[in-house]
Formats: sequence, structure tokens, C-alpha cells
Amino acid sequence: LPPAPELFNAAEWLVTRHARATPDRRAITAVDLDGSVRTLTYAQVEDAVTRFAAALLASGVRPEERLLLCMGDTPELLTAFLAGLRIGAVPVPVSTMLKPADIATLATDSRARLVALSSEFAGLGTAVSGCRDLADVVVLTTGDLPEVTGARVRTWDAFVTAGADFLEQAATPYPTVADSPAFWLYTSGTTGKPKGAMHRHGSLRDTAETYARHVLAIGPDDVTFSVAKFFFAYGLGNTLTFPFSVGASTVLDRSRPSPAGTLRVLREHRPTLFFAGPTYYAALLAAGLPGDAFAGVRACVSAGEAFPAALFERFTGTFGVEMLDGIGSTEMLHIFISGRPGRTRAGATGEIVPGYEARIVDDDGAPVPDGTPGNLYVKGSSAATGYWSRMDVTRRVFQGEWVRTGDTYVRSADGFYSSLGRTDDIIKAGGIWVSPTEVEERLRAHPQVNQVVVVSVPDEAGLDKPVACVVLLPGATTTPDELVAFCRDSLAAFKRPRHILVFEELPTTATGKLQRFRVRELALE
Ligand code: 3SK
Repeated sequence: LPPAPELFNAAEWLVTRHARATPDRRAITAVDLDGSVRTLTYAQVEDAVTRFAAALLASGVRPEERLLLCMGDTPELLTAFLAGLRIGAVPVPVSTMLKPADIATLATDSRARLVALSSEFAGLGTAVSGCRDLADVVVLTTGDLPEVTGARVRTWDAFVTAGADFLEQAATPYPTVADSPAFWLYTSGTTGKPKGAMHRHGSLRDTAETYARHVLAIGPDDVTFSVAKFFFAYGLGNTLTFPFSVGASTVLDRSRPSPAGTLRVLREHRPTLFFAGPTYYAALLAAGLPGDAFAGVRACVSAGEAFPAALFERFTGTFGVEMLDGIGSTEMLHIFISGRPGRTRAGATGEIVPGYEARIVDDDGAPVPDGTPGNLYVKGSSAATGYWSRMDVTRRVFQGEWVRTGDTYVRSADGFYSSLGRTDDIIKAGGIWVSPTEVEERLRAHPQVNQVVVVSVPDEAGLDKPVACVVLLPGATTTPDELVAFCRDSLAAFKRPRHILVFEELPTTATGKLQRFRVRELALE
């Protein structure tokens, strides 16, 4: 018989070993909705994880059963996630921005055995009523409980208390190995139908030992704060995996992100690593935060969408802080191409993260030379094992060791990767590639433009041409002709948008990302 794979449980690796070695070290600083602050040491997190794991066992949760977590960023969310890992179950943190019907779709698709809600999302309990495999609903509240047919509904405290007889069993992790199923993250993609990306226990360690170690050089004295919430792959790494991989601490803010709230966190809790996306960095700039707001931050990290060069220069110039742009994906769990401290380039995402490989290929799968745009593929051990119950799309995205990112990228001779937009969004006008990102960047530099998406729309001859859909700032006086002229100033003629369409608002996903395919539908109307 081949030797049994070595046991590995991510909850053990993230919490228990620190609770043993450095029990009194701060693990979590949590800001609640009313602004009150709680702190937890590693010993306290370990205790909370054991108690919740015992409650899961007491309620009959079996290994590999799914636990849907729809919760604000609280210590209890991290506890439930880690407790699920501890007992070999599969936590599924889901977006708190979804509509009730979407949550019901995810509970059904994942065949959730248990749903956990924090008080602000307690109303969603009704939405999962009658979901086939649902047996338990746990709500982090001291108030009213939702009515859910076909499931037991309990407060967090009642649920945990019921686990008292299972504490000893819960103290030992279920014998998972690095390849055991650990957790799922749903991604909506551009078409809207959610796909559950399934991740392994070992992938959490892999993202920590590649990106967090080699790019962030994270250490035990770091304090992370992620504006991107925990239910995003990006937020999960920033908030839990990276700080807990080295016994550092994380700041949780349960409220909706706002520049004022962020300033408070920066001032009062002094994060050293700050994570957000370009849209939020733009909002922080627009809010006029004081120039020393990021004085205690040793690096800001950006992901989620390409970082416009002008915004990059303005942000770093205003706050004097290093900005590490990166691209990751829910499928790869975290960032695989990134700027590094002292090695960033405005307008480029960055270099390959040690531990990953990237290749850029043409539509026939042949590698393209540096300087030529193509489809970006990535290889790395943190890749998901596939999408739950979605074979066709799994086959298209996970191709052997390589994962198709769906992004069009170009690599410079010195190894910097730059985004040219999503593969399906890239525009070929007059036989020449036009990056919507580049045209958008130009329009975003206009002082009266708030949002912009450039899509391809066929002209009278049926030839694709770039068209810009914009939302103007309140009180704007500019005209479409003026905006075209503004583009003409610095863009090659073939890149200039042929039309500018002005909208009151542009369609976004539940997570706030602009939905290009829907913007394109609007432009085609
Ligand atoms: O969108 C990204 O760039 C990203 C980064 C890290 C983890 C997950 C995602 C989707």
C-alpha cells in the first residue's frame, strides 16, 4: 500500500498551533455595528472554534456537509468557518449583498445542511425555508428568530450550549489531508449563473506560503485590514489566512465600508497591511482623507479589477504609501500576479508570484511572444478542484494543471504583466486590438466622468467599434462630443470611442462589480 498522506487540517494550522505556542497573542480586533470593539487572543479563538465545532457535531453535521455562512465580518464568522474545517465539514461563506432568492439558490445548489446568519441578515432565514437538505439555522442574535420551515432555528448561544457533550471530540480535528475538501466559494462570472469553486485544506496554506510570504513578507507583528469582506476569496485571504498563517492579527469591521469608517480603523487600530480594490481607493481619494491617513500602513494591496495608472499615481502621490496591485481569482483562491515592494509599475499588474506559473496564448493555445496580447493561463497548487456539479464549465476552465483566467494580458520583455481586460471584452477594431481598459483609463481622467465602461458595438458595416458608456458626476456640463475630443487628444485614432453614451447608472453585480455584458446590452439597444 502507498503511505497514507500526511494529515493536514487548515484550522489546526491556522489557529491551534498558535493557541499552543502564543496563546495570549492578539488574533482579532473586531469593530461591531455600534462601534464597540472586542479583542480575542489565539487562545480565545481556539476555545470559540472548539465550542462551535462541538455544537456542529451535536447537531449531527457530518464531514463534507456544507455550512452556508451569510454573515457580516465578525469573530463568529471566522469561528464558524474554522470550526467547519476542524470537523471536516465544508463552510461556504456567501455574499451578504445577495438578494434572498439568490441565497436560496445557493443553499439549494450547495445542499446546505446548516445555514448561519448574523443578526443583520437574519431575515434571509425565511428565504431558505423548505430547502431540501437544510436541518439547522443558527442566528447570531439575541432578538427574534426567523421562521424557517423544515429546520431547527436557534440563536448562536443556544446552538453552542447544546454542544457541551461534544467538547472532547471537537478538540481533535477530523483526519483531513491537504487534498481534503475544505470550503467552497461561489463566483457569479460574467453570465450570472453561480458556480461553487471547491477548495482544498492545503490551498489555504499554499496561498499563505506563496503570496503572503513572498510578496507581503507578512510577519507576526503585522495587522491586516481588508475592506473586501471575508466572503470574497480576496477578503478571506487578507482577513484570515495571511495573518493567522504567522500568528499575526486581523481587524474586522462588520459595517458597510465607508471612507469615514476606514479612517477610524486606520487611526484606532493601526493596520500595517491594507486591502481594497481600485474603486474603493478612488472613493478614499475623493473623500479627501488626510495625507497622513496611511502613515502606519506599510503596503496597500489592490485586486479585483485593473488599477488605472492615473489613479495609481494619484493615490500613491497623495498618501505616500506603497500600492501593490495584483490579480487573483476565486478559482486560484488568491493573487498570482502582483507588484512587489519596491517593484511596482503604474498601469501594469506586476510579476508572477513565486510558486505560480503563467502563460499567455493565442486562440489556438500557442504561446505568444512578449508584447503580444493573448489569453492568460495560470498554474499553481491553490487552484480549486473544480466547480460543484458543473462539469462543462469545469472542463473549460480547469485544463489539466492550467487554469484559464478569462483575462487578456500582455507580458513585457522584463516580465511585467498588464491587463487588457476580460478576454471576451477585448475589442478588435479595424483588425487591431483595442483594450477597453486603456480607453476607460483615458475617460476616467476626465474631471466630470464618474464611471465608464467601454464595449464593442458593431457599426453600420457590422464592424466592431469601441463605444463608451459613461456616468457623469453630479452637475457635469460636458457633452459626448467633448469627451470624444478629450480621447482624441491622447489615444490613437483607432482606439477613440466612436460614440459616448451617457447613463444615469450602469448595471452592477450583487458584489458591486460592473456587469460588462449587461452594459453592452444597453449600448446595443
Ligand atoms: O479579483 C481578484 O483579483 C482576486 C484577488 C484575490 C482573490 C480573489 C480574487 C477574485
